[in-house]
Amino acid sequence: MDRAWESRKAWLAALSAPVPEGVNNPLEVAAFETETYLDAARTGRSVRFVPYPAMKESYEICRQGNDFQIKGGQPGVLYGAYALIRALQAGEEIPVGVQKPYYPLRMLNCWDNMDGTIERGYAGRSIWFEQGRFDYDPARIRQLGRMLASVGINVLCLNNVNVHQPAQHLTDDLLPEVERFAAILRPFGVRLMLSIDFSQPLQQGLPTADPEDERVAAWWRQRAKEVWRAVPDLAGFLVKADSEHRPGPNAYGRTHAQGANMLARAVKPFGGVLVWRAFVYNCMQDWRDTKTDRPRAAYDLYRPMDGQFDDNVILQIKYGPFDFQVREPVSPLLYAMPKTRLAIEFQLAQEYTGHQIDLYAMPPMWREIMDQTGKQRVEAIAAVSNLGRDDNWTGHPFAALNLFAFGLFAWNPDADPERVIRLWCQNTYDLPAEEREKLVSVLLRSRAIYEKYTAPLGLCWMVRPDGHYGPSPYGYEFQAWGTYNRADCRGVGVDRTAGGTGYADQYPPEIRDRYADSKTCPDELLLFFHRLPYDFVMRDERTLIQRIYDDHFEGAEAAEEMQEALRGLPLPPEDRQEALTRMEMQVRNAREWRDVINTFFHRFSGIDDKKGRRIYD
Ligand code: GCW
Repeated sequence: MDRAWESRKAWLAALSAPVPEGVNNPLEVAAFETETYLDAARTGRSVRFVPYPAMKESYEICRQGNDFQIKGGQPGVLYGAYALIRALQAGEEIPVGVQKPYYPLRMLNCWDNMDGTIERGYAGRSIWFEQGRFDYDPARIRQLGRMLASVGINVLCLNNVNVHQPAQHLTDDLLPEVERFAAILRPFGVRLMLSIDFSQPLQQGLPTADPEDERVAAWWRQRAKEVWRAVPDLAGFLVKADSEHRPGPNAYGRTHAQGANMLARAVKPFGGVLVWRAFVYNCMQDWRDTKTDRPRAAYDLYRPMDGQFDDNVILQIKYGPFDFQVREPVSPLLYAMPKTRLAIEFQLAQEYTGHQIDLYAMPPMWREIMDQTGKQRVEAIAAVSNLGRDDNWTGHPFAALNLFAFGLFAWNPDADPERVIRLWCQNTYDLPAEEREKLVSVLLRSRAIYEKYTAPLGLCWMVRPDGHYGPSPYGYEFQAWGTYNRADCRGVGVDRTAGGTGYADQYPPEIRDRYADSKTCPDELLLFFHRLPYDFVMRDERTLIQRIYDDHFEGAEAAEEMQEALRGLPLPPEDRQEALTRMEMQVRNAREWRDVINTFFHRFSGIDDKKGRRIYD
């Protein structure tokens, strides 16, 4: 077994020994972690645990000099132990008072396929699947459990929402394997969830998968019984239905509420939840059709169903109405379903955000999303995983920051992005303060920089089709995916106001009004909501075309500055090497974006850059 991953601990750098086999519950893990970290004999620090089952996931740390006390439930004490270690490691103030997670369900969605590939995975192959079966190093899964627990993530969905080989997951011979896996994660307070295929009854010999057919409902009840018999604390099922060619209730003339409720009733006796994804749109659109507007799709479909879902159904909504783009307005559906339990979905895997080659620290983006909604109206949070079998877990060593930060934001959506980024740096690298601050500053700026050199002003989708890395401004323009920028010689952007597709009307009035007026619409979303001529004058008095040129020149330049800053950092050699190699690729990518996008708009607009910088013809 290749054990090179053991020396790559992401942010758990200060925890020297692996958690041994045979630690049975969160309290034992907590005791092990604090014992090794605090090293009482050397530091004089000690910790005492006061188990208090009713506190469940919450904890309270008290301090008297060098003596700490952590009171909490299970896994609360474990979360308390990690919070203490994190704070001590960073020299931060110890969090006192009762700490309680904001979202009860904090979930990582892994898009791992049983053949060992990962959909949109940029860190190697699956850590637990290979060639149609489970294949993993238990020590690595234990380390994974520790990583997740250390930032409070409590559910792991094991398999891709696109369930390509459904029969393999729920057949009886695989259930014991699922349980063996679940058992490794249990001491870390992490429960499993499984993605299921809506049409599975068909593959098992039933003539239909119609959710209103009693035979189908009975079949699912039976399956749920078998699954929970094998894995008694399974968190639930996750479903992608009627989306991107996945089967679903629409094939039988049934609604998503009917489909979801049928499954929800099957898992209910076992305390399971049914997470239903709201990522549903017409992926066979005709580009000539300017009336259909993909961002409208989820709201149009689900809004009328508010109040129809059972109480153990959670509707999981991507943060924006498109698909994890660098810049989207927050999904209007998040404001529109007061009678439905909601989860918000993020994507740590950098599908549209640089493939874990380009730096893209997500906390600043999440701060914006959380401030808009995602907090008050939502009770669960999920993120598509960025993990893989690479020794350093996330391909780019700094991409681990996004997993770390996701856990912290899920625990406290009021988190300060800069503080979280700094905390990750302090828990990962032993850098002198000045050098550390350089890294903090690079990471903190990375999202804004990536946004600048890629698609301008909320346009989205100028990426190369399929792979989604690198520029291709017309790559999606004449395709069926509903993703158009409609650029021509007169202007660019999509009118989504009442006079256009009407998408803006899906928001509550005060938000709609802000977006619908090109004078009040935030610059970064201008072309998302408006179709504008190239000489449109923006609030800062630059023309639209000049702003596009400026952003792309500045973005590519800033990528070079980040490269310069990284060169000087005394990071551990492997991380330094990997970070610099990828940075090299990022700089190339940024220049490519700059030139392709600027040339594209120069050709259409015929307007030269005021500053006379080089734009290729
Ligand atoms: O962004 C798209 C991805 C698909 C993915 C889908 C989804 C799992 O390109 O690869 O499929 O989103 O979220 O379901």
